[in-house]
Amino acid sequence: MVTTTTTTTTTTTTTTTTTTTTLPPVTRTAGDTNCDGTVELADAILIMQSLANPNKYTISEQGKLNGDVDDSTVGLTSNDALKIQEFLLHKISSL
Ligand SMILES: [Ca+2]
Repeated sequence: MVTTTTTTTTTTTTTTTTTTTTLPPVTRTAGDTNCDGTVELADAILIMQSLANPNKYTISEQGKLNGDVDDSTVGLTSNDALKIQEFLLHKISSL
């Protein structure tokens, strides 16, 4: 008598691919309305100019984000320009 034993081995391979998309962090230089890397009087002046003559003086989206340093009002106002000037005059230590 012959006994035949058949063993079947099934191997299942599961491949999982995980793709992680990392968005670049939102960087903001508070007070740098003209986005030149430094906070100076020109940034405060640009806010005033854009308020007085928005057709002539435009501020980029990043500049609007940077320049909105006055927390009491959303969006650029003269208070933002004032706060930048106070910062430049060392009346306040941070923006
Ligand atoms: Ca600047």
